Amino acid sequence: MLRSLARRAALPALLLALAACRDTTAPLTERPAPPAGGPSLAATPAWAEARALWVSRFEYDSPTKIALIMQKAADANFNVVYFQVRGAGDAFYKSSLEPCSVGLCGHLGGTPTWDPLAVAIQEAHSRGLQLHAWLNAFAGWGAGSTTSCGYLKESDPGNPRHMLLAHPEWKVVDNAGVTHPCPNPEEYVYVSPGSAGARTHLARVAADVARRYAVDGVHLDRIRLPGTKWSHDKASLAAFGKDPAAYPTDWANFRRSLINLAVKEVYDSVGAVKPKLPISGAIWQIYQDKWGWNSSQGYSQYYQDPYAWARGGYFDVGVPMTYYTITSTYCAFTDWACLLDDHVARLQTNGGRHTYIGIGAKNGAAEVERQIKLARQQGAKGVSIYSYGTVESNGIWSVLKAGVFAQKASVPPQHWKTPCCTDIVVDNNNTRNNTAVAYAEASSNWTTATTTAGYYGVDYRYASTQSISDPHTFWFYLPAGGSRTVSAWWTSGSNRSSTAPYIVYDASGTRLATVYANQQANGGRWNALGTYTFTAGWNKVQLSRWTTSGYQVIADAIRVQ
Ligand SMILES: [Ca+2]
Repeated sequence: MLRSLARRAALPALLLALAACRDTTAPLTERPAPPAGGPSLAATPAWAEARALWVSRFEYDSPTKIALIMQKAADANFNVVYFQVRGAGDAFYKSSLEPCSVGLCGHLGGTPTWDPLAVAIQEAHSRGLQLHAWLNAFAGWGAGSTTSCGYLKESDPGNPRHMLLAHPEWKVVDNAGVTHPCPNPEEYVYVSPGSAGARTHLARVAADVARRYAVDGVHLDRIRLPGTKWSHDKASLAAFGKDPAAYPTDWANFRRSLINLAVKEVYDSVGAVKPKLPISGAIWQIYQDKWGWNSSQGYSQYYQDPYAWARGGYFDVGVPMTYYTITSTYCAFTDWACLLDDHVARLQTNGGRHTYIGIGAKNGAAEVERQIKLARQQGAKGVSIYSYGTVESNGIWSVLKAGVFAQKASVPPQHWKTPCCTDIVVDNNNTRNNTAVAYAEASSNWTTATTTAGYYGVDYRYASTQSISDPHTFWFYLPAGGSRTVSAWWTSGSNRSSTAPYIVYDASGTRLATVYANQQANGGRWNALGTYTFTAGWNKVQLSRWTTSGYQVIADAIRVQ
């Protein structure tokens, strides 16, 4: 309380200082505070932060190059690599479902002489990096030039045939009934999510990679239609069953539902093989343009709704392709800071999933560093930098290593991937906590000690009893509400309070109970405080100092079962 008052007093001066730097003709919008309702995010230790690096299929061409990429990523303390192995219905790995890519075999459908995915996994894992298979979802074939279009050919005998040769009817069709041509301005001939066969094929490919390779996740890209006039293919029209022109809103919602379904089918198929494998997706930089930017929007122009995927429980990490810069005015045109807050609010605070905010290495080292710091401050679970080659050409490795990535970090655990009801212990010392689900918070009036034996973990904290609201807070996260038994651990002694007040709250801040514990006895063990009905989110137990004066209260650990 004292600290937050001090922070509030300092705020007007800070705002004035900021305002002085701004364009005074533009409306001043105050940056919102980091999301409330959980432990203070600014204090989240740097070691619980995803640091992903995108490595596209154009950025590696040999085992040696892959080893070099992983070495550089590991040296700069990245912890996740999104390694692209499916570009357009082809494979940069050994597959019996899709033909070997032109990039790997020299022509489509050859027999690979080496396996980039297997090499990447080994080189990443030997350096402590997670390796996620990056798969383009609805990119059917490269359509940037006639040359690229000409590469779509029958495979060598005995090798899998390309999906667009086997199923030309999977291609998207526009509102005039024209099938997506090659070449075209949308970079790829797109596949329609309205074809059940196309969706199933994508889910099979993803599950096949998850089953046969030791990947740490599946990362989808191009999870969208190429634009508003697509896809009037037969399967989509038949499933819609109405005239799209007469029902434009329904038609838009319907196309979004097809993309949603495709993501869910991938999620379920991969989940059936490896339930804990995270499914992430590169998502459009702007979900909905609520700022009047007159800019492109994933939701209404590409029928991409990652927020629905998160809320629906079939998506784990949204990775927005936000390659803009921070503008001098908050939420000015394509302000990166504004988009960061929007994605964190939608996917994390409301969606209950994680956001690794995208950062464009093309903007240079200083901007990359600034964005990483802001992402951390605003509570994003991680960052993802695009891409390897640009980090290299812009000389960003050393800046990261010497600055924002100087300390190693681990990828934040995804609590919803863990089955219900594992015990949660919240220790007073956060180095002992899984901070995805357990977090301790206390003012500096609480002293850390190891004087009395029998403490839980590596130490405990104590404070004198006084008529003061300065509690020690034990936060714990529950993915779903339910009944839990709470126990407390302390070190006992004659100077302890016999009425140490533990106050129990649910995630909405409703006080469930106050329990007075006698800390003069029963130290060095779990003591049940009671069983309460908690809610989904960050619940808490506070040990207050507000009781009979002249004693100490001991904050050591609590357990939730
Ligand atoms: Ca402890």
